[in-house]
Amino acid sequence: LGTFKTDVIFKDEIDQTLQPPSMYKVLLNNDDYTPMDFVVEVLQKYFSFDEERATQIMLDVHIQGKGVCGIFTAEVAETKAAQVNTFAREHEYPLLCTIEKV
Ligand code: TYC
Repeated sequence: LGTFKTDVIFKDEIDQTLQPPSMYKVLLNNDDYTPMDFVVEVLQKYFSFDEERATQIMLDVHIQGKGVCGIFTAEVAETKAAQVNTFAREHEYPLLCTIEKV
């Protein structure tokens, strides 16, 4: 009984309005081993914070457990997180940078 949907979609059924890109938070996670100075350097090098703001964010992550470094489109967020994690591993620190959909 009744009709069955197929996977044919007519052009007038497609949402052709422009959708803004999904945005992603880039987060730094606290750990017990990465030096505070190194985290401040990372925040200046990859997120362009001045030393004072980088220090505030580092201390916030140190106290709260994690903190937002910025909000970017998927590709930019993934690239920044990968760059930070590679840089940390090159220096043999466990610093972890993650992304999370807003
Ligand atoms: N908890 C680290 C320390 O006491 C500092 C630190 C801050 C590490 C922020 C990671 O994302 C981090 N040396």
